[in-house]
Amino acid sequence: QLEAVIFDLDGVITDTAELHYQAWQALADELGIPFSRAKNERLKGVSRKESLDIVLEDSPLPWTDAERLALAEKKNASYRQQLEQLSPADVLPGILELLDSLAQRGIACGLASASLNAPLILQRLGIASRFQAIADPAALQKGKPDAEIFLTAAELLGVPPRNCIGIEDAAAGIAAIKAAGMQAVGVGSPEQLGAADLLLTSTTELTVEKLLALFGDSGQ
Ligand code: G16
Ligand code: MG
Repeated sequence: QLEAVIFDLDGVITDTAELHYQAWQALADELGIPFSRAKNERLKGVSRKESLDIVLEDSPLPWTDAERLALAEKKNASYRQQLEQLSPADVLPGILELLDSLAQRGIACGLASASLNAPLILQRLGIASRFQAIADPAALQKGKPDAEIFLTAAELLGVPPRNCIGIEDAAAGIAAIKAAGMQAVGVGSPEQLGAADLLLTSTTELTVEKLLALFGDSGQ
């Protein structure tokens, strides 16, 4: 029986990928390193530190750990400046309606985002109070595709993984949900998210009925 839905943030609840892109591009320009939208695709769902390592792949310089830390902080400062533009209008279509229907049915909501800025983003979007649990990525050993972040969110909610659905836009996220023993809903393309139990092309198609149907429950 469906007891909880655990959401990814970037690409499912809102599109912060564009803001990450602008902040990484600004840093790369400053360092004289080539960067592109294609490369930005590789950063989706990846932690800040690992994202920086990918950005620096194209630099001939041997960056020390201390230098990398400073660069990651610099990128984050400009990203957080971008986040100030974020408002409730930036919640992706269909998400508010889904959060409403889940609340009406007493189904809990959790967040499994790699972003250390997730609490701030939910606040800017005006939906922080809708989530009963937010897994803290700083406290985790392993990122997606490891199951840990989804298992942590389920544990915080007090719901067994088999009664959870995870919603993701990235292949590593779908793998993490399946490894956690949950039903996986993918929002995106079949080439990337073929392993999902239910695949939708956009968040507008996300309805509580479709989620309940994964548990053989029509919701009637
Ligand atoms: C998000 C983004 C990633 C970003 C990561 C960490 O993950 O998709 O591009 O690098 O968070 O973000 P921050 O620098 O804010 O800690 P998710 O899991 O919400 O898709
Ligand atoms: Mg995502």
